[in-house]
Amino acid sequence: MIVGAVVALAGCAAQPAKTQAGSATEVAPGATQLATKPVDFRTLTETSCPDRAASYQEWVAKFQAYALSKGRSADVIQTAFAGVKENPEISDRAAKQPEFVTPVWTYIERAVSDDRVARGQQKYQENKALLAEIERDYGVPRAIIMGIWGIETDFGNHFGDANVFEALTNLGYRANRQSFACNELLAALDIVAKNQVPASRMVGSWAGAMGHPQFLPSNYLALAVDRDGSGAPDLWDSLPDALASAANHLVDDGWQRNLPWGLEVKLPASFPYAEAEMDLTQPVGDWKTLGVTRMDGSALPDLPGGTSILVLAGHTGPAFLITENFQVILKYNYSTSYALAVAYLGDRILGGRRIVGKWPVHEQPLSLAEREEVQALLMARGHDLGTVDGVLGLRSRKAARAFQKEIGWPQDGFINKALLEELRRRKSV
Ligand SMILES: [Ca+2]
Repeated sequence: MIVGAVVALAGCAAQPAKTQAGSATEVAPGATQLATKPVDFRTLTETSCPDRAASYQEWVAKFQAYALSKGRSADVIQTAFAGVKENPEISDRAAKQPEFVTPVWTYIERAVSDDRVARGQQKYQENKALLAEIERDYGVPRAIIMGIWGIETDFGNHFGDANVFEALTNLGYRANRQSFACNELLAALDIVAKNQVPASRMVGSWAGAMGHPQFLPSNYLALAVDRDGSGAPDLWDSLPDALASAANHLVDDGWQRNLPWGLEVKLPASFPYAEAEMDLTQPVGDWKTLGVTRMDGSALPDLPGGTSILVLAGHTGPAFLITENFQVILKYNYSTSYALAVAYLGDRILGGRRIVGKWPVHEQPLSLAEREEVQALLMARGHDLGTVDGVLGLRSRKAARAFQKEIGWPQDGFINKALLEELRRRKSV
């Protein structure tokens, strides 16, 4: 959870942030073979977060010395790292831009499969009383809690199998994320020291996100709740603790009681698609004036606060009206596809209907080279979008909209093969 901002793509789903650890760093060939002996951290005098090290073992020892200098107990430090091992997969998982990015419709189809909805309904029935109590106490709807639980860990089926100390030390050593890794490792040591959670039980993803709600260690310290009264929050074996902690996290990020996340809406043919962007918020009344309705054509509900229109797959795809609470889900994991999956899964589990709009499933995803080509062609036409990196974020969408405006297309910012071909065609004219 909240490991780093992943740019939310208009037409393609960035994987949830926690699976992307940042860019990999080169490790000198043979370096890992040279120093396999554990280094005794008490012989070192590291007082800052270690940057590079000649070997994984050396990075761990340097971190341990640093943790000692930051006042953590030598016994806790010794025990927590006793079994950690180098895992070369970390650098692979922390890799560069993917060749193909999963389209949002494929991501949603997998994340909110009929099978998962059915299992979610089963889990909901088993935990109905608990979920009702959490909803009452925190003001977070049971549907949203079910959505988070299902998308984060498939209702506890997939915590990940990485020990948090092993995951974060590998990330710090290999993945150019030293500052993040050091802060989270210090927090993880504090969990062991203050909450009597054995280090060996602290398992989660390879990015350090732990237990049912996938909390980073710093999230645990700040936001985890001991709802079952055992004396400490247990995000692995206590559903009251894990699900209340997820609700508490959302409340901390500003969740508003009695405010839905949003709903699927119908846009009029004349809709100004340039206004369908998350950073454009206005009262629901303004969307009504533009002719936006519920899917059955009836008036939009009167939702308070700023609202936006979310169009993730171009003007032919589904459209959603989203509230400030949708923005809160994004703080849990910064990906619009993720947030929509959470909201939609929760609705489906509680009996809500399927998305009515048609995703453009015939669209082929753009390759990395094609994404970069789009960016380069837009830049060549004078649309500033920062750097050509294959990441189709807000600036790329804005540049695409400016181009669409020039050529009289709906300004939906959807970057697809048709847009690329049009850019190529106009380049050669
Ligand atoms: Ca507890």
